[in-house]
Amino acid sequence: MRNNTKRISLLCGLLLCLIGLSHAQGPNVPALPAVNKQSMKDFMDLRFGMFIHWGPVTLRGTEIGWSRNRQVAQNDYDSLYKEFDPVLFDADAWVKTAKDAGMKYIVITAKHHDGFCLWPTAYTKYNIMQTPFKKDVVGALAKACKKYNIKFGIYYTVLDWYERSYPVHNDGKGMAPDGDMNKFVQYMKSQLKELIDNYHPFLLWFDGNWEQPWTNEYGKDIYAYLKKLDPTLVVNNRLGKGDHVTLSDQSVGDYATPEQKIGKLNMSFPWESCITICNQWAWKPNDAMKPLKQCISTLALTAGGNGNLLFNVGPMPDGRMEARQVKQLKAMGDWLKQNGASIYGTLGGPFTPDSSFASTRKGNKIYIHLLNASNKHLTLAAIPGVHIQKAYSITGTPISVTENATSIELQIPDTLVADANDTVIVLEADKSVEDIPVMARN
Ligand code: JFZ
Repeated sequence: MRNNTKRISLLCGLLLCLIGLSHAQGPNVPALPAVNKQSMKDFMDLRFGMFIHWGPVTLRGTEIGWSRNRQVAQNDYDSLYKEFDPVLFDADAWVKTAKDAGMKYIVITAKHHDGFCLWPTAYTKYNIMQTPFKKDVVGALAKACKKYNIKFGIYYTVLDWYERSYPVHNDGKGMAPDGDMNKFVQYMKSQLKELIDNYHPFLLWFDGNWEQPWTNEYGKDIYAYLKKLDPTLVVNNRLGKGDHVTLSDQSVGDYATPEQKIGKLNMSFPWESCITICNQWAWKPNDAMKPLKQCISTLALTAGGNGNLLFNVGPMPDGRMEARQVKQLKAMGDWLKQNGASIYGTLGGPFTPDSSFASTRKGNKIYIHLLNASNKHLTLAAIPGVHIQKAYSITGTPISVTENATSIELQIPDTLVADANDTVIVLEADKSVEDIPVMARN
């Protein structure tokens, strides 16, 4: 009797243990498909892309998604599409602007939190074909990207305050009774398949993962679905729950997405900072634009931290990008024409960046970015096991370099005209510097 009770309680314990284990794995959730290493390398080599936030809301000049039910009454916001007629939209002009800026990819808000779709989707009427404009914006951009050899990416929101099957409408009324997440996830899958089949994006940029109805399990399910449709797809980390700035075993997605700030130097997981050229994501009249020096430093500091920069522009309601922004981006492109070797295809480090200094590396070269080149003498920490054989500015002026046991001393000649935005100095080492562990600058 005693023995039997023991046996039963042991069996029960074992059973509970097994149930616990299977739950820890998640019920019926298979392991996530592996990250495609080549796609990630190709993506991270691009270093600089254009984010585009656009939609009917630009008619009001308020923030996309977020101003619905705030600065713009819901009915008004949801009716803006009836007036949306960006007759001056020219996909080639946008992509050419990105190209001339030295950008290598674009990401367009095909659907933001307001639920409006910039492509002729079969799954909701709330799309570009219901506007007076009636042209496939996403399709036109995909085509122009092909023409200019720019990689094409798509932003797709997880939360959707317009769609009835999504339980939150951001109307202050909490969870709507007509919400149905199974239906909503099916809606997402249908649209995502449509986007992939029709436009072949290399990257999907998810967002809006923080609301209560969304779970990590939904994220994993969609991730697996996407990778089945296209194993080479790159997916950001806002498909699962959790912190945007890190990537861990718990993340759903291939890279981290710090927002409006430069990510920290890190050689262990890929990241991309998204940062606006003005303040608002979507177009705002007379929005304050960042000075050129800040734009270029942001790019150098991002590359110096081993990340990509997705730099955001909000085009106007008539379809054009602002002339002052186009000009500013072109100036970034001019800087990149001279200095691109220090950005594209490089790794961040080996020196830790600070507010006026960054380093990047490729092969046996280290690129030193001086964001405030007033100092003519520069001391860097010696790199164990590596000798610097030669130093010169990226424009070709030789720089005298001496090494001792603890430091590398650089004397910048007066003849070198500093670049007010970022003066790049090349150090040539006697071997590859790509695997040097990150170290303090001096
Ligand atoms: C998100 C979007 O909401 C925003 O409109 C833009 O598209 C940007 C790239 O990504 O930004 C966020 C993300 C999270 C919060 C706010 C804005 N949040 O948690 O409060």
